[in-house]
Amino acid sequence: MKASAGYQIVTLNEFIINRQEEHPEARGDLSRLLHHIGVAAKIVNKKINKAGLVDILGEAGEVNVQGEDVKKLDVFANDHFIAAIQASGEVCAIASEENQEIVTFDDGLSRDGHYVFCMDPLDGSSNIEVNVSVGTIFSIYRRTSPEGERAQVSDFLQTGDHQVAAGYVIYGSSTMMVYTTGNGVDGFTLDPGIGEFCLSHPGIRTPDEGRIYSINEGNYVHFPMGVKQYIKYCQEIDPDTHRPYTSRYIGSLVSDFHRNLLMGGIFIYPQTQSAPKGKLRLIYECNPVAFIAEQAGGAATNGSTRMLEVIPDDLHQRVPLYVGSRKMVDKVKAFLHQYP
Ligand code: P6P
Repeated sequence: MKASAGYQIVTLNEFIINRQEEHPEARGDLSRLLHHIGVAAKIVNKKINKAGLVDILGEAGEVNVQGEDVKKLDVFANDHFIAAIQASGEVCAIASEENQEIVTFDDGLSRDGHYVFCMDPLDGSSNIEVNVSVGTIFSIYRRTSPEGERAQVSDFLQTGDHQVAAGYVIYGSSTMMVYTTGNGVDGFTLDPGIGEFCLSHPGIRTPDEGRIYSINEGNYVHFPMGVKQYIKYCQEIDPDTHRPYTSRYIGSLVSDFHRNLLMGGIFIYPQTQSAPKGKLRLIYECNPVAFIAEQAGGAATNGSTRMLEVIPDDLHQRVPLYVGSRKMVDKVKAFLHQYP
């Protein structure tokens, strides 16, 4: 019987090693780090998949039937990513949305780590109880402080164009890891049967033009005039430019960004009354998605400056975010310029 032409499975680890071989100078540090991110993502995924069973597993802050302290899922995710990243031995410090200060490692293995790691361990976690997809967002830089010494906050206040790698894990109907090391964007889908992330979206490119705009229009009255005018532009009838566009807003950055990355579209979180500087964080939300967007052919700005050139001044700094298909980002920038 003729063997079926099975497709070739490329696991995340095989892909990482194959890519490393393209860089003879690479010493495997980043490869090891990316592998550990994948491990942490599988641990978090397993927990999130059971989140709906809270009655059995217990509410955060309680002790469950196994006698374990039940933690909020974002604390659980934070703890496990910190542990996995430290175990890689490649990172000397972490900046996390869950920690006001940086977490520095001074164990022998990590103190000499060449990298620092930024993350939102579980973005959109408030959506979990209604079973909406959530995600982990991460960004990696080379340290700038002297190796062997304790890392400094300045290690994290680099512009986004200094990122060595960035990515996200989306815990959705399937769990995916999407990342870039500056050579394009690749997506991996977790195969629960073998417990491996397998290459499912090689060489992701985002369409130059899209027909989806994503923004929380509940904040409309507080939007800058340029944003209001752009929304009106999206809603006008013009068959030649495929308008009106479709409004799609999940309220989970990773989910909205991932859909627009694959289908084309723009995600906007501008200044609002409750978030006068924008809501999303520069270092571990906006810069990573901006790096991925640009590597896939898209664009990202804070409204006036290319996102990857915004100079950070605080670990948890918030900025307005316009990210997605290049022509759509250019169009909203034109409206912002016309209506300053
Ligand atoms: P709003 C989730 O809380 C989050 O940080 C992002 O994932 C999401 O894009 C945004 O906030 C949604 O904010 O104000 O529209 O609910």
